Amino acid sequence: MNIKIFVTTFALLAAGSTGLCRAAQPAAEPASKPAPAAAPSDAAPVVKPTASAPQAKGWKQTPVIEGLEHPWAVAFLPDDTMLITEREGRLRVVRAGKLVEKPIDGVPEVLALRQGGLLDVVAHPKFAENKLIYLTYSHGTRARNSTRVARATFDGASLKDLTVLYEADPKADGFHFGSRLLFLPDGTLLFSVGDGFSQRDKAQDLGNSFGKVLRIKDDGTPAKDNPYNARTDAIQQVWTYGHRNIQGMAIDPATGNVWATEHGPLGGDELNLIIKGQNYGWPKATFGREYSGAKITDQRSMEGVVNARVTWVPCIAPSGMAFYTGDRFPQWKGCLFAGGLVAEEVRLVRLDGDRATAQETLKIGQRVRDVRQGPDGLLYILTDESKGRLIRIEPVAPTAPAKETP
Ligand SMILES: [Ca+2]
Repeated sequence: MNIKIFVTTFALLAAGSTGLCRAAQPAAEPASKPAPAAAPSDAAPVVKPTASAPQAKGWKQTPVIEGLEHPWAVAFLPDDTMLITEREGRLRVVRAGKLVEKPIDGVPEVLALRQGGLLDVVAHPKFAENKLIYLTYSHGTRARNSTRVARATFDGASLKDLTVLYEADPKADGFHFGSRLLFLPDGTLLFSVGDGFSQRDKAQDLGNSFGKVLRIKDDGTPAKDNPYNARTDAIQQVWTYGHRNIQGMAIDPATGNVWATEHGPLGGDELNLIIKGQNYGWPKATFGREYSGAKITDQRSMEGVVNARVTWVPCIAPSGMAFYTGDRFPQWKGCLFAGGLVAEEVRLVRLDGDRATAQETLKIGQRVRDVRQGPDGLLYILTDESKGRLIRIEPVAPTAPAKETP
């Protein structure tokens, strides 16, 4: 094994040191040739898993909306409107801070089974002009179902002209739909599809949608410069592969780097830097074990596999994520915020370019499903409960230490 464990990186992570969030350079993008990735190097060390993190300071949580049934995603529209998906299959609208009672008409029929249902929602970058929104959802039956991406126009009251842009390969059961959507600055759209659960080995096969990040144009056609376009054994939408189940994806506005959080096996949740064409290892190389306790693999890393920048042990069960760019929390500018379902927290990750340098935690006390920054420069989170909430994270001034009485 020619891979070193970089103790210094781990020491920084463990100590929770306050490294810079911002970075100067984007991660180097490999050639678009379908050649295997470079062997793990200094740029991608195998980093020892991180466990607990110190409490973040200077914030409080304020519930904004109550009574949401398993909300999955929130999107901010330009006109002080929020859209919130509920997994059961409802799209809700919040106007001027109030939840409109009637759900939006025109939502596609979804398969609300286990992890499936109505999932992500994002607005087109030019929503103000074209009124387009994009949704992911699970479709089909218990025995045969898949992840779909669709778009529709939203006129303020209902969805019109709903068009399915992509349908992932079918699978059974109700697990691992992936489903996070992310528009890139060039107007193309990334989205994640899970490994199919019982078909996980297909994550290493470029010829299907399982265990992938896929990239399409905003009309649903494959992006022209996708890395495996020229391969006859690959589907044209593949951007990256070897993923288990990505439910968090966000772009670092300072560097243009795309980051994703991935549900790993037991003790193998990951934060990854997403680099065009690369293999992220699942299920050949990974930390963690089966949820039954059984072994998956002895390989923590392999030639040609990009190592996770952070592995969380124990699992946080990562969900939505956001980069903070506002002015209300100057100490958090440029930091990454990753929701945790099982951990009932938001993880703050400080980055230095393409490395994670430190973590802090914002304990919420409910399963965190999504994290976004609002137009007011505050962070908003959704909690995955039958009576779920939209919660605003607000700054609090540090209280002066009590004076010591002699
Ligand atoms: Ca991995």
